[in-house]
Amino acid sequence: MDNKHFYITTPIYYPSGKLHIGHSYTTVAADVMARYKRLQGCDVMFLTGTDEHGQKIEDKAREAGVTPQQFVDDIVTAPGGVLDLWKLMNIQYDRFIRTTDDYHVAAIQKIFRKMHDNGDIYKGSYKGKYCKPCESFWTESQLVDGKCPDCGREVADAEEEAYFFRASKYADRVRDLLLNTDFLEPRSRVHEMVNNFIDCEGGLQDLCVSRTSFTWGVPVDFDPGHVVYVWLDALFNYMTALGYQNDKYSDLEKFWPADAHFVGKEIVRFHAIYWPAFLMSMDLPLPKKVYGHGWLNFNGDKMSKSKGNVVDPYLLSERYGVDALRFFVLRTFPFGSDGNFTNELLIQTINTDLANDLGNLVSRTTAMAEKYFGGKLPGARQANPELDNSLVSLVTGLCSRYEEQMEKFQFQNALEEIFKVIQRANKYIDENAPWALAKDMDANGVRLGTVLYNLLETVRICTVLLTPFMPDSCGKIFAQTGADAAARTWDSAAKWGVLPADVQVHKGENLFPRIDMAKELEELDRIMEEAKKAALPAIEIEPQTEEKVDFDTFCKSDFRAVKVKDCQQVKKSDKLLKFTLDDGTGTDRQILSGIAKWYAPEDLIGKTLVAIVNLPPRKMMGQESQGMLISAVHTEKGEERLNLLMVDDKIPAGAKLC
Ligand code: ME8
Repeated sequence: MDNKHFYITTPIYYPSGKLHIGHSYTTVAADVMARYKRLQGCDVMFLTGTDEHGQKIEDKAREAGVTPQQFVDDIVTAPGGVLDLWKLMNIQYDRFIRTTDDYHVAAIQKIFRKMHDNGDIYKGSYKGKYCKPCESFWTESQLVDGKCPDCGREVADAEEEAYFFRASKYADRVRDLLLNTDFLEPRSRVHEMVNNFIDCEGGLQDLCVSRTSFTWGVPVDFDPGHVVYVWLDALFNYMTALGYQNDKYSDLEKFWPADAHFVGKEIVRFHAIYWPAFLMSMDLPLPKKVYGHGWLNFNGDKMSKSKGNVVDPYLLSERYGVDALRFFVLRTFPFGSDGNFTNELLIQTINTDLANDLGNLVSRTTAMAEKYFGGKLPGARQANPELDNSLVSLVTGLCSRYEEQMEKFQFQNALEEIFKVIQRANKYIDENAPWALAKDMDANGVRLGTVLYNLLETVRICTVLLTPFMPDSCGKIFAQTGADAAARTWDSAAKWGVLPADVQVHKGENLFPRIDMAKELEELDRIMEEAKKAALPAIEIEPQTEEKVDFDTFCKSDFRAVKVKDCQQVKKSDKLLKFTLDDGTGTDRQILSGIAKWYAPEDLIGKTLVAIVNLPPRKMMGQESQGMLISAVHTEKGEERLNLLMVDDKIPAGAKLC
């Protein structure tokens, strides 16, 4: 990579549903990388966007009763949509591409035509297995247990006239790229790619790159009825967004080839095999790196709504702050591997790293500077090499250890280096016992000032390096610890002694309050219960019975209007009410009904109800019930509701209902 420019991309997202914390993983990581490169003084292009074509979107739009364009517009721009989520997560992208943007569509048409003209795209007929959610065709041998190898769902037979890309022609070059360069990382993914897709039975298959079975895509302009396969359309976003085959932008020379494409492991195949093959076909330089990160799993599954865990990034960031979330996903799991997301792990990370280690270091240091020096350190210094040197040398070497890890996208290790220093600094406080020094300020004041200065310098350097991960919180730490703009730069992170000797601190709010784990988990459970209830249908009505009843049988049921003379709760039963009814015969009728949950007995006296009176009498709680009262039942937000059928009081007792 040249040192001046840095081009990083995330995948472009399918705007097809609600986004969870897992979706923000790739984008947070890319944002951290982009901010880190900006900090180093690079001219950065950070691209993200949305992948808006394909059958899946067409189907969802139809279900929602809107056009595909309306559907994607809504998911991209609505509150809680893609743009909103990136704003929430403090993602500082430089450009946002939508594959429905006119310039991109026109560019894809040109690219398709060029590949057709150079003979790499040809017409054929496709027979295969199609996975609709993944929009992927598979050969029989690629299926796993007869299902889609990417998502594990059912596939269906499909055949259509289609254009094909001559991927087979590039098999050797792609194999060489994967095996003999560091194009794809982590390296553990390389053999999987080569063995499963290039050195498999039949070798690398040509790829079907057009569809005729739906219309929501980039039309092949020289063959109406065909739309460009969504992955060819989507992958080229990385170049059209810089101005390739269009006049909208003109950054291609500056930024292409990309320094890094960050992608989830399930789409490595497209980025590590077909994407380079497309570029080879177009005689274009290849990106320098594809990094396939792992998944954040929720109970072992990338997609599942987590059982027992809150995964909504809005709710999580409201409770813990966006910075804590950004930090958590990169601190807790190695970027190349899968990690299991739980609320407990999130809270534990916040408590250990942010509240205990970092938060404590900042608040103890600033509190002591205020308490002992009124916030402004004395200019004089008194070093104690025995106590100071090991801290100072650990801190001054931090920047290069961090850089080494960041360059390899090993965010977890980079953060580990920082937290080793933070933990060392907390130990340095205990070793120097400032509170003991403060007992005799005349003798020890200068030494105490030096201890606090060393701590402030340590905090400053750690904060510079944490800024890409937690930009807002780091801004606040700088403000509290008196670090001005010059003390926040990349260069200053490798230097000791940048803060002025008489630095002024301002103890501020506690940035990372400790969370009471047990209480918080209980509260999250409660929130989820409520959310579950809110998601239940407002009103549910039992479906009508298919089975027919013949007219004569129905007419045998004798429905009568009855007036409630008395109504009482049955003793020892919390369900039953006992009704004394006037049924027009002159003799009282007693009916028991299990409706105590919905009515107070006194409210029913005098009402005109409907009863079926020719049922055989039966005993309930030792009392006879002579019939049944008719009610309407339905379910509201998951709870059963019942309303007695009440009729006009003008109707006399005993009137027959028919
Ligand atoms: O794949 N953990 O879009 P997408 C980690 N449109 N990463 C996750 C995740 C999880 N639980 N869930 C999703 C697409 N992701 C295509 C890309 S690029 C030319 C076209 C990640 O919306 C996923 O791995 O399905 C991928 O990197 C990104 O979110 C977008 O996924």
